[in-house]
Amino acid sequence: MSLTDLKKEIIQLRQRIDEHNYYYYVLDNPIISDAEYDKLFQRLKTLEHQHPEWITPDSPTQRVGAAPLGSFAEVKHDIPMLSLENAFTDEDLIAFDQRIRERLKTHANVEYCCEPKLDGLAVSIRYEKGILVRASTRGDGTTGEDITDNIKTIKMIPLHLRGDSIPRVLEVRGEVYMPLKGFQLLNAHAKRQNEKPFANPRNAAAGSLRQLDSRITALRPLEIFCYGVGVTESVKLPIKHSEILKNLMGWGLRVSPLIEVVHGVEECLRYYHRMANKRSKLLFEIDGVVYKVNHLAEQEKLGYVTRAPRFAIAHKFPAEEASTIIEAVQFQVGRTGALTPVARLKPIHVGGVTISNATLHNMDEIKRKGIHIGDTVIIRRAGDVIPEVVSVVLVKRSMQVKKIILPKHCPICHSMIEQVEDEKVARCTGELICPAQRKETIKHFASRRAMDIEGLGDKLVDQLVDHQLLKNVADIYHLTEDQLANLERMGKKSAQNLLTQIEKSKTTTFDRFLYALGIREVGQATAKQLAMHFKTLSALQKATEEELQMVLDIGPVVAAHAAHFFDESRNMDVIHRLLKAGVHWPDVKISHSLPFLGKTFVLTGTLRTMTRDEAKEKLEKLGAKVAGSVSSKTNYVVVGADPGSKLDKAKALHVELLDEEALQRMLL
Ligand code: I6G
Repeated sequence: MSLTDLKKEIIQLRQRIDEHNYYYYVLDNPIISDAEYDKLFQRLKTLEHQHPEWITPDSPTQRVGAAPLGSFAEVKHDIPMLSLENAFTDEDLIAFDQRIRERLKTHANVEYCCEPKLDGLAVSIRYEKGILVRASTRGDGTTGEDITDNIKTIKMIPLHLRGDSIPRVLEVRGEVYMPLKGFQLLNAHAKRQNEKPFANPRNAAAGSLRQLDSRITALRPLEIFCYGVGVTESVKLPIKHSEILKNLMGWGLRVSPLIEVVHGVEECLRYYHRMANKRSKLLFEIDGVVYKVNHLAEQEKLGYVTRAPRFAIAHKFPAEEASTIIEAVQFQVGRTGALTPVARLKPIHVGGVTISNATLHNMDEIKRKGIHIGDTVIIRRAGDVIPEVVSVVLVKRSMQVKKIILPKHCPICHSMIEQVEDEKVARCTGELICPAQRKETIKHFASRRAMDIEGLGDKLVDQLVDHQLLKNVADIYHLTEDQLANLERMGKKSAQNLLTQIEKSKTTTFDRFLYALGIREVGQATAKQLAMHFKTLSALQKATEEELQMVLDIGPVVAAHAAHFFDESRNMDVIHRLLKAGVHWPDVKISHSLPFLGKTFVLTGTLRTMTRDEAKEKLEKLGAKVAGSVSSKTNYVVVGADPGSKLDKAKALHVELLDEEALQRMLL
């Protein structure tokens, strides 16, 4: 065959494979068998192998993933990726529809486009002249992470658009998810490999998409439904949202087949109940439905609140409950030695996910709910929260049930367990000799808000402790490439990347360092207060409990824990080794302008112009304390889009509410 013929064959093969992908994935109507498809694919691979110079980045063979990245680049969204307001009840939805009609000044039924809401990860995919050039996560809505290599491994996402009148630029937005079957297979595999399974399909999808090594993403069963557009250039969009979705399908993009256009709120509710009935039969997990005003002109009229469109709402399904039997109870040991009882359940399907564990929180809860081993219990699962035992079905109690007894010794290191009076939790007294506590301490030290060592995740820490390569956090700075490269799922490149991140973490801030040490009861906010007050480690270390209590918001309990921590010689040894290894931070600046000193803020919901962490940092620089929950001591609650229950609590306590604009004015 001449070279020209070979080249022609390659081009034709690519076209045929793309066409079959479209029939298979977008139209859900394959027109050839899997074996025939595989034959075409193999032939293309063989020809490309013979002529690598003819491989193009958008060839269907180029979805195997690329070499691992050190970190993800940032992508700024020219049109923000918003979130949605939630409706939890039919009444919430009726109120939404009422607001829409008031703003549109109409009594007529509004036309809505409805679709199931998937529990996945929102992404934006940019095509230029029809070629996929970039894909990113939502991130904080304004800036996301560049996950192009990972997105390209998902076979149902076209590497180039098909059809006519392809826009010069098209940013398509969608939800990447993991179908239930794939999720179950992935977790079964993880179990066989003695790895920690993913808690739910959402976490599995997010974990897979945020892999620095796209070759791993390529092995994960990810799918997408596209639900809208961002930036477009040189294209005239139709006047209805539902028509835009049809255009997307025409360009080869996958759109949910369950989308329906309805009129008025009653039809919305009927759609909702239809989907709720269908939910357990679907191949993927959904957590509600989304309604959007269908006419773009009306959408425009309605506009946006801070972080969300006014023309759309997510109507959530209620938390799901099911009954099963507690087969055993085991105790997990956390960073501070706290024991958490976990019920091992007879596996049960709840909303399409198999649940085999549920938290029992602590011994008080067990007593309060009267839970015994062997009991039939109601468990509840809501979103990604760890399932919990709600109550016991007493009528089903057998004579054989057994009392749940707090162990006398730690299940991991066999040290004594102590139950301090006034405290709900029981603790292992093994401290650093307990591998479970050591692992959790190291995971905390490396975590994003502490020393931020990217790549030193849970599984790796478990391995490093099990192989005795890490006994305490200071050992992190003495790890070698050889030690790392020899571990499971690590190679030379990943070892080098991790060492780079470890080196980077040596430059930190005083408050991060204090937080990273994991002193009991010292969270981020307390660490900041301590850093601002004492400025240097030696001053803090010498402080008495009384002096510690002079710090804003530090009471006798925290002061005692902090003083005890620095009195302990083995803690000081670790600190000295950390400093000797090169961990350092700039001097803490004495700020002369602390207008919010003594004021407590709470943030809820998503902000449009900054992340919650950024807002927190800015407020704290001005002297404010930013707390995690609302109490009578809270001065202000900053309310972003999709606020949580903190907003209700703030309203109940009559705490002053600030929207994002008000916050920005205060920060000026
Ligand atoms: O997160 C989302 C999931 C599904 C969405 C969404 C959606 O439509 C089906 N639509 C919009 C407009 C937004 N987020 C912002």
